[in-house]
Amino acid sequence: ARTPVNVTVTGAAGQIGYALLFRIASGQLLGADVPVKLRLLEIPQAVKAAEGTAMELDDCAFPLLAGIDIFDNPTDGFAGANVALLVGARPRTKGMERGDLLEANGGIFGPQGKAINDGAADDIRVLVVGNPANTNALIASAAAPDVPAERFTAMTRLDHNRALSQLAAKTGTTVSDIKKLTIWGNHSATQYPDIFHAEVAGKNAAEVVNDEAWLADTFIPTVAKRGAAIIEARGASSAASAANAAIDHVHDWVNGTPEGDWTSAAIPSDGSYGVAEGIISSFPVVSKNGKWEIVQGLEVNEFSRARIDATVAELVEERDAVKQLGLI
Ligand code: NAX
Repeated sequence: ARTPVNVTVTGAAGQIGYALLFRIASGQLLGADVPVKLRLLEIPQAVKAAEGTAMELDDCAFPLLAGIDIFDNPTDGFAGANVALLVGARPRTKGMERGDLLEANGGIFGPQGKAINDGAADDIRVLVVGNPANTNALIASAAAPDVPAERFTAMTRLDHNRALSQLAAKTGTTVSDIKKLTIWGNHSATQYPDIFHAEVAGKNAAEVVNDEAWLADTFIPTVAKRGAAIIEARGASSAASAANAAIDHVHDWVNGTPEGDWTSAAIPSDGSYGVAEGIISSFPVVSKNGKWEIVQGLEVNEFSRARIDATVAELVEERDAVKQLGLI
């Protein structure tokens, strides 16, 4: 039998955690033949709730679930981890400035990065979901100098999937007809969903849509503000769709992306497409042999250039702010 893969999930007692853990345990994260051991990391006050979720996981009798352990400190939580899903974060509360938010999250993602550095397995792969995801990933990576920077990624797959669904609705197709869509930049309101290289049933998406006003005034804001629309409708933020995107991201990272298509993930920039080197920015990516690679050679038109530059500028500002705070 295969050795179980250790998967650490932070914020395990939260709403994304509740939507995520059962799918991991059922084999959807790594594959139907890969046993997993779950390591749930929570703050002490939420350990009891995590224990309740663990009881339900037991009650599912998942054949692939080789064990569940619960921790209230990062050192133990990340010991031996092969995959780490960093979901728990400090949300912005009323009256909180951006600097306060970055600092509070630095207090979470710095120590978690250090614990990953010191105790995770050599093949550790990290996905940051907790917001501000890109910059939290940068903080964790900076605290883990012995782990290759490419192992720290942030989630824009939910934005990618939202864009697929909006474009399918507009073009009267289904998401499986759509390929090569890209989310650029930050997982925030400045993100840029780009359809200029996308294909709808084999045809160029921008030509099929042929409506730049719809792109600028409907598509882009609908994708970027979808999180707020979900809160407005559901009375709670996206949880199942966020968990689904996390599953997609890690699944593709480990198992590869399909030939002839790409996806979106926030990974450390190597300077491609004029994106400042070192920031963790969303790109068009393929996964090969367990590594993300940025899709090269795409032409960037004026419409896209301005929007990529704006979202990258925001990431650079966030990086400079956490640098000033001594968090990286
Ligand atoms: P919840 O508030 O339901 O759960 C968060 C959990 O994290 C809580 O149980 C809390 O006790 C735990 N936690 C806090 N600090 C911790 C720490 N230091 N160590 C371990 N656990 C800790 O939030 P939920 O709805 O699950 O969302 C989690 C995060 O995902 C938020 O930051 C949210 O903004 C972010 N999102 C990111 C998305 C993305 O696309 N990148 C989309 C969905 C989501 O909004």
